[in-house]
Amino acid sequence: MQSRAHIAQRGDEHAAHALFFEEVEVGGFAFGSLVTVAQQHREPAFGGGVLGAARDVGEEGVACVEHHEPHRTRSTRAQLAGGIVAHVAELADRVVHPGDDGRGDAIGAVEHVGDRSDGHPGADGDVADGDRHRSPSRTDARSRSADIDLTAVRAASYCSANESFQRGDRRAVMTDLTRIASRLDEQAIELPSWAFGNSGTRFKVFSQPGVPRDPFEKIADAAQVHAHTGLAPSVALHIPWDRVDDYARLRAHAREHGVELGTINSNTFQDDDYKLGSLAHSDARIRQKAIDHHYECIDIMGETGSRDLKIWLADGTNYPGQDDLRGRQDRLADSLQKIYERIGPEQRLVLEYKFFEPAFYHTDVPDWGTAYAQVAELGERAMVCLDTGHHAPGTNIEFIVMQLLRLGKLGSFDFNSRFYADDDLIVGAADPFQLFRILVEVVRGGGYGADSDVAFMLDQCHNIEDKIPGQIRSVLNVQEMTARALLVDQAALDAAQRAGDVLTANGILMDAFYTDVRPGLAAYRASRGLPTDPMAAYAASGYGVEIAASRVGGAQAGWGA
Ligand code: RM4
Ligand code: MN
Repeated sequence: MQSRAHIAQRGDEHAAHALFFEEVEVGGFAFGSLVTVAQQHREPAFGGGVLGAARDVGEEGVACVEHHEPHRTRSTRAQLAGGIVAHVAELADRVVHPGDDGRGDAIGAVEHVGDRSDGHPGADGDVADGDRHRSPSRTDARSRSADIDLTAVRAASYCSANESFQRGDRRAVMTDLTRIASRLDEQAIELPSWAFGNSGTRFKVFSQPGVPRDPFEKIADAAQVHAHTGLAPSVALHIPWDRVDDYARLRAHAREHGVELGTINSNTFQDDDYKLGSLAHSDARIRQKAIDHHYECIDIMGETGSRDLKIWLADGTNYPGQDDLRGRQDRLADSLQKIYERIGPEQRLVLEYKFFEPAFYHTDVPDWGTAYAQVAELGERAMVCLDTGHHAPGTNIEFIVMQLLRLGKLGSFDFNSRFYADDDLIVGAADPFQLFRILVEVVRGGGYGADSDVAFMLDQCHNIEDKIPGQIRSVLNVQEMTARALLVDQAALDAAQRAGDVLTANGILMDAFYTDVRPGLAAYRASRGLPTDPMAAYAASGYGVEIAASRVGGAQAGWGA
């Protein structure tokens, strides 16, 4: 096998690649090797070539059982006993362009699946040809099973050898993120203002030095996350927690800090009147109070330039028989209708479900089906919000993602992670694989990118960790999983699924999940003028030390304030 450097010289020079990797050095990682891999594939431009090549491979890979036609010049290749079939090497040629440099030879090619070197099948067909290159023990094994119809066995083994080669090849290029760079550019994650305030559990809210005392300071902190990651261009507000006298000023303040104001979240769970519910309450006065609160939120949206009104309800009951389940659902529908009628033509109502808490027996919007049923009745601009922490353990959340996208009703995400209940921990911390699976469905269902209206929000609380770096870590986790989801060889996956090739399909997905995208993302950030390590850059900025020293006096923002 020749050196990668040599292979690289064969590749077409590409300015974009050169730019992308120029002067990129992260933790001593040899980004040069990424360049060589990409150049092997003669990628014509960002986002184009390798993907196309991979697609070719994928399609071939699954069609492999059909490739038993006589081969052509394969017999001139070096033989590798018990090795990869010749046809595989030929497939590889399409992507790897080995020419006469020996790479193909190093991979090895034997004829045992193909026909005789003269291109005609032998009397015993492919297997006889193959046996010429097999060890005696394998020949013996074949003899013992001579009466078995080997067609299927042969096809399967060919397919699996073919696939395993292709997967190896695919893996070799997956750490190069140049082909998904433009897609990564499309990522935008909205931060919750409340993540920057103090929070805790019903047992204790811990205060931290430097925590914001008002929405202006929350936004300044959120802007730090965006400045170091380029991923978080907007901040969601919570009313009344983020009530200010002058929203135009707050908006201008956000812009000065390089971010926008985003979703407005209503709050009908911290007023004594809402003890037995809000929009679903049996008392018309309390329902109207809750509706009026949403009207105030809609007015604020006009001033902040927000698109989405997000409604999460604490409504529910604690005991069977406490209230009429059906009556509550009908009242909820009526209240939502009144709110929906108020939102502007460019605005959306997004209804968030949660299966329990604070109500313990039943919740009025407990699941996606109920949320869907309610918003479907309202109209086009009513959508569902999926908070990843709001499901029973074991729920297949990615299925819900798929279904809501399919129905055109996935309005937004509240990302966080949980071990037990609604833990609101850092997204991707508890179950990175689940986050990957969710993002795979998002990408697959058209929910990701500039053309999608799905809002990606965090809904987290940093009870014991520092808040700003906690948010930085969170958006980076989402970015890493998004990169992995974008790396899935969808064409190969589609083909494997069509062929009913269970293991190959699963393997293709897992290849993407197991890809370490961190060095590639560091290179990507460098190419965009961002710090390669945003966590380290934030720490080095001294911002945390500065706010801890300067934010003295006043009341720190926190849960309910
Ligand atoms: C709720 C829900 C909402 C969030 C509040 C703070 O549990 O997840 O999305 O606005 O918490
Ligand atoms: Mn939420």
